[in-house]
Amino acid sequence: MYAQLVKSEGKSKDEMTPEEIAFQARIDRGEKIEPKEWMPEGYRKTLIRQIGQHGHSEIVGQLPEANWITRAPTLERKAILLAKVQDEAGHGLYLYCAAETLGISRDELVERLHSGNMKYSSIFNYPTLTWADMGAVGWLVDGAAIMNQVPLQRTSFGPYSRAMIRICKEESFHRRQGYAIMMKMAAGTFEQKRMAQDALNRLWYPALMMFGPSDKDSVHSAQSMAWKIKMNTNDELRQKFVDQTVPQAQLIGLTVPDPNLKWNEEKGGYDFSEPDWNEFYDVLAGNGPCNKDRLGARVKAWEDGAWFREAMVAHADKKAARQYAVATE
Ligand code: BYC
Repeated sequence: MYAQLVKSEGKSKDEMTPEEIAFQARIDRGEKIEPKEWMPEGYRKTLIRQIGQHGHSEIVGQLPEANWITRAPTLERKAILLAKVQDEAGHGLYLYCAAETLGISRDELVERLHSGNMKYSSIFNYPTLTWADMGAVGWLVDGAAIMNQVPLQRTSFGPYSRAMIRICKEESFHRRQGYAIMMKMAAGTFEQKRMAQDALNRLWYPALMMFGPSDKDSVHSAQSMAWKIKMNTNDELRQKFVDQTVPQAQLIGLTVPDPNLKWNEEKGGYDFSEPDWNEFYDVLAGNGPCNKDRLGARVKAWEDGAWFREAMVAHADKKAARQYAVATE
């Protein structure tokens, strides 16, 4: 299928090596690429960047919600939120493991995050101000995450694709619990409904930003899609998210904060306003409302945990020495 072998790392087919052509043909046939198999350096680097950022998003993403565990309104809500936040830690760990199969260490991934050389999702640089934000985060943020991650179950890199299968199952529960909070609040007192609407107003555009810049400004989409590291463009997924979420808001009597929102019969989807892309790039540059707090919390956790990592290594070394002694007796 040479028509599909358009480009590898920006090269035309004539410029590609036989290995690169064979690799692209495997991708086009829908084969999974496994860690020890040959892959172009650009493919490896793109995966490390995307999987690493994804893992960091899961880990940093615990912070805004963990903030509410002690303040959840009932024991049941506390238990649910606690389970959700623990799930996010698990997702981060699967993703770090998937990235490690590409030849980068966990320490290096963490160092790149802490030094600002690797990103995490822009959404987590916004604060969670009220309990209704726990509903809006579950509904919108996990909802956007699933929209992006369901297609990634078919991504070309085996370990990433398998991690996504498990993660998506858990994300569905997360989205549902968020929507359940919003349903309850929207059907509650005047003040509870006001809080739910306020959370939607504040988090709607940051949720749309999660899908990345519009297609015309996306740097990596074309190559990532040729390699099936991404399965859809940023705008395709953003449109699907809007089409799915608007009726859910209407069902519970909330209003999406977009005066331009309108069903477009011809395209079979909603017309909607783009997020403020200047704000998006500003958040990416480190100037969002919570960037410094989030990164500071992660660096502190890493430093506070140093003694534990050292103890684990010392224990592992001792155990290995004992096993060696027994084996050579
Ligand atoms: N935030 O060329 P583009 C979750 C960067 S959270 C920050 O389109 P790409 C969770 C992008 O990295 C969801 N940075 O890039 C839910 C690139 O910069 P670099 C996490 C962003 O990679 C609840 C530049 O902008 N999900 O799961 O083709 C609780 C140009 O963009 C963002 C994933 O990570 C952003 N929103 O497309 C806890 C899914 N958007 O790297 C956790 C996997 C763009 O060149 N990732 N940038 O410096 C992806 O699907 C893609 O990486 C993206 C971006 C769609 C996000």
